[in-house]
Amino acid sequence: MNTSTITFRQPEDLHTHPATAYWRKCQIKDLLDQPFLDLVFQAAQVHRTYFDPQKIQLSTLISIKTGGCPEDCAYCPQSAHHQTDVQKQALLDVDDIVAKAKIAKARGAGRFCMGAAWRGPKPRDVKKVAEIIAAVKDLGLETCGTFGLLQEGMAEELKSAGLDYYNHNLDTDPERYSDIISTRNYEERMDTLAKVRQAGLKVCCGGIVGMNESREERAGLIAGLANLDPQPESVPINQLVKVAGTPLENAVDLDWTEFVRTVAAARITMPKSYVRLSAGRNKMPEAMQALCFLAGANSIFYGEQLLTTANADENDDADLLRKLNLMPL
Ligand code: SAM
Ligand code: DTB
Ligand code: SF4
Repeated sequence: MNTSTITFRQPEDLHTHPATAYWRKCQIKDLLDQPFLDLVFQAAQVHRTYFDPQKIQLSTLISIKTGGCPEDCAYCPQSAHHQTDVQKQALLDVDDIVAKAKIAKARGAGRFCMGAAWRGPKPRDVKKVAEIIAAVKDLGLETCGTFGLLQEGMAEELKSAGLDYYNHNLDTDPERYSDIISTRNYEERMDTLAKVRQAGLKVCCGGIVGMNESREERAGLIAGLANLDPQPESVPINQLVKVAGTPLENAVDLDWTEFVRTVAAARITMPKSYVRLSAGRNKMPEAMQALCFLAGANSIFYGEQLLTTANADENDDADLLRKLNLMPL
């Protein structure tokens, strides 16, 4: 059996709870097609069934190895295939990373997410990141890593080092995957997700909207995520950050309501997962973010930087959380 089928629910799995159901793309499209306020209302109801709507999870991101990536992901400023302004940087020293993690903790983040621009780590990279993970974990933070495709045994090594979550996104509709990335396929992504689950790590898996996709293709992305078995604990919904020099730099702006609809569909189909309002938040007006929180988003990236691009301002975020009476977990 192909390992990827272990983690992907099949149509014949007859469960009725949204967290264990098989979600057809057309069912999710029907959700997305509902009148906007009905959709948001339904998502808010689901959210309140499983979560305290006044609680929000805060994660801080750091790029521990930047640029020069051999993959050709059309959205990514770190791909060596695209001419962008990103400065390449080798793996940072453990002390520099720990210093950043201490600042993140002092500012209220509960999780520290470390990203590396690799197709996947080499065995010697895993040894180095294991040391980094152990040092960050010692600070009392939850740890998350996103290092690309994993080979046999790597997920176990990361878990033993103290890694709590592994982020590995499906990014787009499987039917569109090869239009966005040609250097790997969807099945390879699924295979790493299976390895991550088998090692007992928690899964952070989401995608990007705003890459010139249709609503039906957004339904395909959500179906791919919701049919992971078990569903991911954390689901980052990113709005494309359009970076000069990437093939998607001139992608058509998505209407803000489409983004909120996508968050709502993620909440309804993955009722027990943390849905993260991820990249692109610095372009979202406060009222739009508030609607996303009403529609079930309950996590954000908090801190000045994402990986290579700017995040929403931390002081503005603190004000927004105060205004909305949202309390960090
Ligand atoms: N190289 C590893 C990988 O691809 O899994 C880890 C780092 S990669 C930068 C992590 C995720 O960042 C991607 O899966 C994608 O969802 C997100 N990402 C990258 N560039 C982005 C952009 N311009 N806008 C929004 N999200 C982006
Ligand atoms: C995720 O889904 N979004 C984050 C994190 N996982 C690693 C990355 C966003 C990157 C945005 C573009 C950049 O800053 O390079
Ligand atoms: Fe590399 Fe990850 Fe960027 Fe793709 S998304 S180019 S794998 S860093």
